[in-house]
Amino acid sequence: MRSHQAYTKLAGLVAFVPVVKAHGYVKNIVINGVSYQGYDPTTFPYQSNPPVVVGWTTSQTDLGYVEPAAFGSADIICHRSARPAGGHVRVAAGDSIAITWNTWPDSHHGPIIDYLAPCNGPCENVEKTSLRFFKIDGAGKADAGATTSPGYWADDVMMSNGLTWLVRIPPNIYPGNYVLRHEIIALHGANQVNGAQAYPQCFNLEVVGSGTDAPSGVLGTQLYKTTDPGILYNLYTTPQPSYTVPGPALIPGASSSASQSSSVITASGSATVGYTSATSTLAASSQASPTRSGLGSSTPSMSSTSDSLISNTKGTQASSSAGTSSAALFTSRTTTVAGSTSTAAMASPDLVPLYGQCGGQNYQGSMACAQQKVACNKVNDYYSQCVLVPA
Ligand SMILES: [Cu+2]
Repeated sequence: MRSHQAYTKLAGLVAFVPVVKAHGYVKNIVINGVSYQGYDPTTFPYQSNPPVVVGWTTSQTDLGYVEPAAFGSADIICHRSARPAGGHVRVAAGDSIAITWNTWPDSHHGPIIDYLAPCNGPCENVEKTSLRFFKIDGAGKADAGATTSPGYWADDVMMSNGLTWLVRIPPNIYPGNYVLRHEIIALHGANQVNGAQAYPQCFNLEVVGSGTDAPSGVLGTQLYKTTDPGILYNLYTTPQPSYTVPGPALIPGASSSASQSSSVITASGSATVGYTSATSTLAASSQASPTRSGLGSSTPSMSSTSDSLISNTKGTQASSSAGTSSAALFTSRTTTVAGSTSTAAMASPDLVPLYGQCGGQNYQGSMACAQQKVACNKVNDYYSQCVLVPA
């Protein structure tokens, strides 16, 4: 076993190493080819007038996590000190949303889980402790039969898919405003109580459609317990035991994950602020006519404004969005031609970024942390990671 104490200063090199934030946040979501910016917790909190986005405001400037000891606190709902996003984005029930992280440390294996909670009014001023979440997907080990540690997990799939996770909005839920709660739970320290790490990210959605399902939900503070088998779990046991995704059961008809594919961004959109009368009419009229008009149709719900979308999943999934709602989807956005959105900085492969793995049994990689005031710290026999040294 390598020593976790060894921390190399590499003073001469440090100046040339870009700042790397190994923990991530969701930088954008993509709906039918249109990209909407997420909340950037590393810069927005320092701005006097941060952009209004669809992602919830949080205070986690360090890109940290919520620990199991805080699973009963409001921080687990939408991350630390979260406040509702100032805007929202419209999506048709049955459509898919591509959720893209800016980066993610490949040592942080674990499940990806997605929930919706109805706001019963605008999500922009919802009281988060009243939100009741129902689970629309939840994926653990990508190969459930694999027994080799540490295994291949949902977030590994996300990383290999361009840091993108595809979520399908259930086709039959009733139209209205929802908070989408997307979450990675990292298990590299989860062999110890309070060792798992939750990274929830929330977004405001306005779901249109004609569904009538209203799944029952669970308060955010009641989603998980510290001793749930999916929270207290030893990733490093060989053979690796089967894994139970934590939280409530999937809603009826949902699958553990949509088939994953990357999405092509054809335009960028802005969060919608406020609600139009057309929107409330739409919701009201669909409440009055509970027919599920689109069910059974395999018509892709693509808009004419974009060509190559999340097409891999579209062919196999029925969509409930009628042609009219697809058109409505795009009436309120402002469109600009998308430029490149990927600017993730990469460090030298020989230097471990903040929160990256730097030691542990069977670990073969570098033990040198890339930044000043960062040291390799032992989490357990199987895992050491680069952490900030207290001043
Ligand atoms: Cu970490």
